[in-house]
Amino acid sequence: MDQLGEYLETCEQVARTAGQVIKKAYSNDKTIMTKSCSADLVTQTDQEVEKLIISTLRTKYPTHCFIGEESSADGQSCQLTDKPTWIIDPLDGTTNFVHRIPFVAVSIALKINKKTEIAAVYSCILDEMFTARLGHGAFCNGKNISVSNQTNLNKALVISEYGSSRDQEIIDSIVANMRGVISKPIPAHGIRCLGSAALNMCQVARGGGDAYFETGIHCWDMAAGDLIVREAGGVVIDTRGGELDIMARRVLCASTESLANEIIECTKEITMPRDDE
Ligand code: LIP
Repeated sequence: MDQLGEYLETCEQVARTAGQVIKKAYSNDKTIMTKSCSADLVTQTDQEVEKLIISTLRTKYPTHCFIGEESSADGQSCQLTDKPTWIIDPLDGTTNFVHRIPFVAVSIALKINKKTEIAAVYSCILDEMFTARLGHGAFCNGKNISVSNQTNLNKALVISEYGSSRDQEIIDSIVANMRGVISKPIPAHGIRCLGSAALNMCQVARGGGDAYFETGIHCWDMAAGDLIVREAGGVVIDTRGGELDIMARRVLCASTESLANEIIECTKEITMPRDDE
């Protein structure tokens, strides 16, 4: 096995072990804390699982760098360099986890020279392991997956989220963008909010839903999903078009470029402070 194949195997193993910890805690009472506002939740499990993932990977790859959701909340740097860097969301869908909705996932990506080479998203309650390696396709539980190929917004099911900001102006802009997608002249079939950016992206990758867009998420929410969608044949871009910048806190992924462009036309820009500022 080559080096990248070995990284993928390790990534999958550590995501599975982390998922087992989450699964064990899922039905129990939880200690819930808040971060940026009252709706930005974190639990002891998020923190414990991030420590487990980073210590496992650091023991194996002592020269590698790490960007993790809970380490960043603790004030650690979020600067991406050319060095091999693991980007980790230990528990994506924390609000679902708190309220026992089974869309929760471990999300891990490996970037080398700022390019994502390896990704795993483990939907641990539903036991679905999504993986991708650059140039080798995308998989769910070992089976090849691909996007829906939908090109028209008026035939599409779109996924988006309200996010965790409780700033009234931001909420108004998010709601206006959702309204744009289901209003005339090109109303979509509907909008779904599943509560986990990583799993929203995996849904698009497997053709369950045709597009997903959100502003306000972080690099750890989208790093792995980005590669999985692209390897499944989809497009992942900035919500205003152009190349995805994972530090800019916004993402638009779709089965096709023309569907992505239709979504851009009926939504407006929302800006947020960057992850690396
Ligand atoms: C969540 C994202 C979701 C977003 C939430 C939150 P977390 O990540 O997956 O898309 O709407 O506000 O950011 O905090 O559960 O890792």
